[in-house]
Amino acid sequence: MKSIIVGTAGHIDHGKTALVRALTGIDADRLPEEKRRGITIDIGFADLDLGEVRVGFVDVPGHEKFVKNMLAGAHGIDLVALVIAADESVMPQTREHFEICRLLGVQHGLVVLTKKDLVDEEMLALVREEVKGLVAGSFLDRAPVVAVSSRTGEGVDELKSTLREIALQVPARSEEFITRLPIDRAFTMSGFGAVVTGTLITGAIEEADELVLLPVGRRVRVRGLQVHGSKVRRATAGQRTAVNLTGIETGELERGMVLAPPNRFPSTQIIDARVTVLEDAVRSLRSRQRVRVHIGAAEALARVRALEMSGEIKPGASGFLQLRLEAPVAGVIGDRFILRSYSPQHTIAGGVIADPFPPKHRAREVAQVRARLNRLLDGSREEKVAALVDNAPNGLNPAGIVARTGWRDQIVAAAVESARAQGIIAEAGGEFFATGTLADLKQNMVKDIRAHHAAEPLSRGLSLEILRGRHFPHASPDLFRAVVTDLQQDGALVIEKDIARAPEHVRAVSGEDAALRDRLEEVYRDAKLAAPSIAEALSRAGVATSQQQHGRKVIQVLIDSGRLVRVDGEMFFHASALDDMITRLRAFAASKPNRAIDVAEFKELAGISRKYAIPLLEYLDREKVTRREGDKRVVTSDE
Ligand SMILES: Nc1nc2c(ncn2[C@@H]2O[C@H](COP(=O)(O)OP(=O)(O)O)[C@@H](O)[C@H]2O)c(=O)[nH]1
Ligand SMILES: [Mg+2]
Repeated sequence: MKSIIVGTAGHIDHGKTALVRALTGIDADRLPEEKRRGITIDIGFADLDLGEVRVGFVDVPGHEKFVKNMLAGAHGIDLVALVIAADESVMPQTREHFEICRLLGVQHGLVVLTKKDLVDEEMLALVREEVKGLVAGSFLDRAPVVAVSSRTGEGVDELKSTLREIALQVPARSEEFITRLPIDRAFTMSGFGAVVTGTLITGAIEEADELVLLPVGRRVRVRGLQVHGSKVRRATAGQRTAVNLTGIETGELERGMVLAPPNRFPSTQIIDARVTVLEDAVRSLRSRQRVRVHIGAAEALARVRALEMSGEIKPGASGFLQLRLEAPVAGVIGDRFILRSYSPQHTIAGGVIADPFPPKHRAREVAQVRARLNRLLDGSREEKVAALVDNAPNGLNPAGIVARTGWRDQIVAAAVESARAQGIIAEAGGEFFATGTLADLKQNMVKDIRAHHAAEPLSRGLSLEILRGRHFPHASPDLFRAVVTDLQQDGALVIEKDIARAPEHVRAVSGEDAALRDRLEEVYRDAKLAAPSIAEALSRAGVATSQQQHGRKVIQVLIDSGRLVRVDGEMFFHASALDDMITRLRAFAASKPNRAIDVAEFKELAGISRKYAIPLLEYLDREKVTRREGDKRVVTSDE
């Protein structure tokens, strides 16, 4: 069965609460103070069965002091009943509530003229005229206007059938979003514990679900659920829902928190948004202005930064701004909010989140920023994804897209797949990039390697560690690896032993260098296990002190080719000397029943001093030729 949320709206004493009672039999004024004073202070709830539709009513207070409470209930409604008393006609909060509904993007509704019993036909006709003027050009332009008397019951049945008709036209809530329930009430029920209520704006909640409370991220579990006063196992989008929670005290719960699945929605304190300033706002919305942001059932203070050249958005105009919030909130692209002035409190504008995780913007970038925000708001899903990754130099993964859009995983996967097919985004290591960004990143890396080859013809290339530090300092290792693999597959580079080089790069060992290389190799081969220091080796090979730097590069060539082996620091041995020593060591071990050798025996066997013996033994341990056991080494058998 279809579930619809109807919100009342209108000036104080125009008969909103009486109307809800006439329709449902339920008194939505539940607070003792409301009963005593006969006015609605906070939002109240009632429900009505209309055959194929269940209607949940959110009855709001009309007094201007309680607009804040009105906003906590008005955010999730499908349909508004704009209530106007026939004896008073349009009054200030009639206009304010109506404007708020427009700013919140409410699409459906009707006008109810109450207190019909108090006026004659002439007066009623006059009020109808005023209403026409009020709603002209709005979503209520062609909406039904029904006159009723809650006192006599006249018109109430007609109103029910009108409500039913409209409710049937209201499109079902999209099933494409992850669950969110903004909490508008929290209380303790004896025998049950903490209970919260709210309009389940998206998704579904089931018994035993594990959820979190945003923005704090506190984990809770669903113990039970109620919709329209009856216990259910599952509540779905568009239903007024009461959730009995375990794992939390009522004192920790607050109006404005949002229930959502764990690890989906990080909170934010900076938001880019498109706003429309009310035509009759007293002044422009300006940079540095402090405002109240009403989002979902929450209220937070924020500073405005207009993303407009003029630094302001004039009454009646739309524009972009950044909100720097004083407290964290949870929100995704497309979420509506209302801005009210700090003091005195007036509604000044309504907005829609375009980017819930924007950077701060430089003044000269704002035109570009606005273009991107327009794509985020009005673009197709693919364009939204492309606009999101545009701002992510280190890539954005599917979880990042969910956090910004609130889309379910399947929707994200489909959007990403289709954006890739269109070539407007590219993927590497599970992260998505603007096609150009990823191409640039790859190209820069290849350029860097080529520049290195040009500067250092004797070098094999650049180590992957250096490349990562230079080109992907903040990205995940997976991403870097994926980019390198892509470049390898494209034939743009070759990796050998953690060194990246251009495919055609061969070390330019010129005739002179080749001769030096051979001389240096001879020096090391002749030294056997009495390895010279690098400086000593260079001097023996006849390299002048001023040429040492170059000589070291030629030594590197020998190391890279495996002719020289680093045993410790700058201590190198010729590979043949090491092979020879290992052969003798194994022969020695074979003559011992336990295959063991101590340092003294090793020194004698190799004919070397302690200075070489210890590093060599440690090298042999690393190479698994020997295994340390107490003061001795056991020589492993050589397969
Ligand atoms: N005569 C008459 N009085 C009404 C009607 N509807 C509401 N009232 C009275 O108007 C006053 C305000 O009604 P209430 O529902 O509290 O207004 P709200 O502030 O808009 O919720 C109450 O005294 C109601 O009894 C109606 O249709 N006819
Ligand atoms: Mg009321």
